[in-house]
Amino acid sequence: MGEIYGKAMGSCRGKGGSMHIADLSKGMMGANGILGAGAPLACGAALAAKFRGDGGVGISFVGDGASNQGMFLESLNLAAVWNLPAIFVVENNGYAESTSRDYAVAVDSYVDRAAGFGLPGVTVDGTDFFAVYEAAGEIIKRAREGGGPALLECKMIRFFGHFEGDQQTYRGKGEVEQIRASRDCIKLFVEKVLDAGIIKRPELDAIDKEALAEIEAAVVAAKAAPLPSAKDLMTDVYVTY
Ligand SMILES: Cc1ncc(C[n+]2csc(CCOP(=O)(O)OP(=O)(O)O)c2C)c(N)n1
Ligand SMILES: [Mg+2]
Repeated sequence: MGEIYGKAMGSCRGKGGSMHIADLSKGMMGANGILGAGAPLACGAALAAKFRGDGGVGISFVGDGASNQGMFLESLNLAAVWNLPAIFVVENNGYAESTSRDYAVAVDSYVDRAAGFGLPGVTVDGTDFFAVYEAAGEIIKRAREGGGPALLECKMIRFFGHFEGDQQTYRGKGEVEQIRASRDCIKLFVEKVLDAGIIKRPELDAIDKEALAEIEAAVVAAKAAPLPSAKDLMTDVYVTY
């Protein structure tokens, strides 16, 4: 939250913002304003992990739109050629800004696209927490054991417009209301864990309350925190070797 508010307390000391937020201490190499640019970074991280033999796996996330970027496709090839422990997650939510996926992506299944690069691919319902967990677990294990890269397509939906105030005239009437009612991943998760008796409603309510309080506290702290000072303008911007 500190980084989003551009404050000195942020993980990039307020100089990254939401678009370039990174936290190397957690292995998070950075969000990217250039669509698809995380994929070569993931290949680099995977290559480093392979050389170090530390069991690390490089994971890149792209949308259906970003999946058409040349560097994403080049990364699939590189990862396959070098047998890297790299995972490419495609969050297929049907739209890139206002462009429907059907209009811009030639293949129906990303599993076919992955096969064209010599990678195994899996498609899961991205609104099903357990399906994503299981599928991701399997391909991460495989990559760790030297089995190489894989692509994971998560079919999901977009609840919001591309930007605040997007009228979404390119979407069907009632489309958003309908999917919000029937395919909200959090509601589906709650239904499943309650049905299975894994967790009880009061415990879920307590978790919700705790999470909301944590978010609220983070927002309050970030808003009140100081901005970076002018004298720090040129620090942490360029690496000096
Ligand atoms: C190389 C590049 N081209 C265009 C853009 C502008 N742009 C930002 S988001 C976006 C759509 C991305 O769609 P998708 O990958 O499906 O992600 P989603 O918005 O669904 O999460 C575009 C075209 C960009 N940031 N980078
Ligand atoms: Mg999309």
